[in-house]
Amino acid sequence: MDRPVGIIMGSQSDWPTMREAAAILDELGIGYEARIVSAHRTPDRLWDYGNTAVSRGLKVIIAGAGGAAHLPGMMASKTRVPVIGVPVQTRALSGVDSLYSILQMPKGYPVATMAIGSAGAANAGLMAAGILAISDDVLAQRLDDWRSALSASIPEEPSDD
Ligand code: RP5
Repeated sequence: MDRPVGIIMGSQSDWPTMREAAAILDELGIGYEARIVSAHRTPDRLWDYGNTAVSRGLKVIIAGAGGAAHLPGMMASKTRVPVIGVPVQTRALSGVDSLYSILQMPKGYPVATMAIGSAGAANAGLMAAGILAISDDVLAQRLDDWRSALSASIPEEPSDD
């Protein structure tokens, strides 16, 4: 299977959050790779990943990190492949630190920043799917069906159960 999406994260401890993005890609039949690439602990790995992203055929990168979350922004500065940032929730500051670290990029190197935590990771998967669906009609239909199914699953009235 083709792997157009790269899911990268700063630490193994980010995987419980980032696998929500992977789960969406699995549901939609989109190929991906998942790698630990830390801006601080493995900067050479970050450099290599960014330098080779285009030539390896990556179309979207989903990058999650927590705390001093420099990975998404640094990756955006190394490659023109669109980067979707996921602020991982932290214990000390609840992920607001991660959010601000990812969101406030200087002009020229954008990161499409999602919500904090697992909802943000799932939405990153859906955002990647939407980008890929621009040039893939089969995926576009699958994404439309996924969205319709979610809408249909929402009851009109609340229940006590
Ligand atoms: C960041 O530091 C990672 O993205 C992670 O969210 C956070 C904590 O990492 P660990 O100390 O759990 O490895 O670089």
